[in-house]
Amino acid sequence: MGPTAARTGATARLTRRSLLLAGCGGLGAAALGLPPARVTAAPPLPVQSAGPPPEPLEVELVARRRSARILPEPAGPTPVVTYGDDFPGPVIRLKKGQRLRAMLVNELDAHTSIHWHGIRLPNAEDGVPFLTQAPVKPGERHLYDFTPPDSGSFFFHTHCNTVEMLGRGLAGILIVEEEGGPAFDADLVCAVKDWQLNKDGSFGTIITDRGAGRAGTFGNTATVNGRIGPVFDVPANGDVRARLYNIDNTRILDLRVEGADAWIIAVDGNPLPPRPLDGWLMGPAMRLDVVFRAPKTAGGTVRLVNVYAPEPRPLASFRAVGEPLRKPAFEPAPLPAAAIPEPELDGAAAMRVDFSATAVAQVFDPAISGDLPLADSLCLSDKTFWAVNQRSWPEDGHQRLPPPIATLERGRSYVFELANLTPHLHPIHIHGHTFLVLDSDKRELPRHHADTVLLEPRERMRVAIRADNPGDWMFHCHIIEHQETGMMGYLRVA
Ligand SMILES: [Cu+2]
Repeated sequence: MGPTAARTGATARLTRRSLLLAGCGGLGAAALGLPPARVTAAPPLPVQSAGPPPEPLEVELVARRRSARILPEPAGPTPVVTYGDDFPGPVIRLKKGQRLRAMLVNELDAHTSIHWHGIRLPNAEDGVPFLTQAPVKPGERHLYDFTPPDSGSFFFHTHCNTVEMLGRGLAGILIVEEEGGPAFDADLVCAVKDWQLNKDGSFGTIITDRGAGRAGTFGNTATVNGRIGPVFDVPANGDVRARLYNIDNTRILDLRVEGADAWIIAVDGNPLPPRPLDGWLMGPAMRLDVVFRAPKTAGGTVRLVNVYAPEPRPLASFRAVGEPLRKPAFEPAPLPAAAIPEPELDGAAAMRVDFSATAVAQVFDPAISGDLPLADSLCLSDKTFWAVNQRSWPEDGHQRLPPPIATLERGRSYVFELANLTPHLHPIHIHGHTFLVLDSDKRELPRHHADTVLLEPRERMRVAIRADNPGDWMFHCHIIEHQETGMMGYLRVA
């Protein structure tokens, strides 16, 4: 019960330390859940509110091909690409206000970078090759150094050759713990990802033109934390916080907790007034923090199920263990409110952003891209199917940056009308800022913060930001095949 233990165990004592992530192995030795990042020398944590901010957390993330057990025997292990021995991993937990110094070590045979998804960080730390940093070449190291301003459930992943590299597992978890707020008896990470595997455990085809031009190429092996149908032990009658992540490249999820009343308490790490978990669609990269009361009786179980499928698909279960905790009646309490700068909606500039299919699939021109191997470029596919405001990202070659979608005036507020002109769903993600979601022309949405919003077919959604973070910020679909075949652009805040 790794992340649960992390509340009370080693990583609850986060101070300065280094993570040792060398070595090969399966997807973690722990039988259940995810173990916390392995640490050395963990002196006791000073009380947060009484003293100076905690010392920086230092981690080393070694991007490398590893071998993992996903399918049971007689299948062989799967040749994943990860930052450590666990998937998703490691789980980095920071206190609010704590600085992270993460050294990326590239032991791959292609360049790489790390994007810190959902974090409002300085542009130079955002991890987009060619746009915010030079790609980290094989054998090189690169230090990311920032202090996340917000608490919440975030993650990190490669932003290079993402279809294949994220498809093979190059992602980890970043949790920033809030100060104050309700106590939980368990705090779990449940990261949902499908893998496209052959029967022998090797990878099948991760991207197809047919998938890239439609809803995406789906995996065939559903997992939570890299395991098929894991069972999480939780304290009987305890309040369980489950951080639900969709870290799949493609699949849309509608998660439910069967057997308990589950409440959403945060979206993309951003608190909102508790509301029942009932039909909140999650596109790739989206997260929900939910809370539910575990069964009273030891051995009782509840199930995590994806109902966005022809048949509901059980993904994991939670099993009550131990003497039942003595608790008052279950009532989900809100998390402390986020401190994201409020856009000034009066006088905000309005801007429309169209997400569409390209009129004609354009064949990628190697004469423009030069002789850079495809695996070393921003984009895996040689075609474009998608566009943002009628432009497809790779049309001018991957290293020749297109002009920004728009240049935003620093400090000014903007209301974007995101218009999905296609019959497919698109989770639209902004870097460096957090959307205030205002409304949709198709459904009722509570006003809430998110870094990724799911546009349903033909839907128009209004979102606002205060453009307070200078730099060039990616703005793209997070169905990775869509992103890498054209549905990608960037906003310049200057
Ligand atoms: Cu898309």
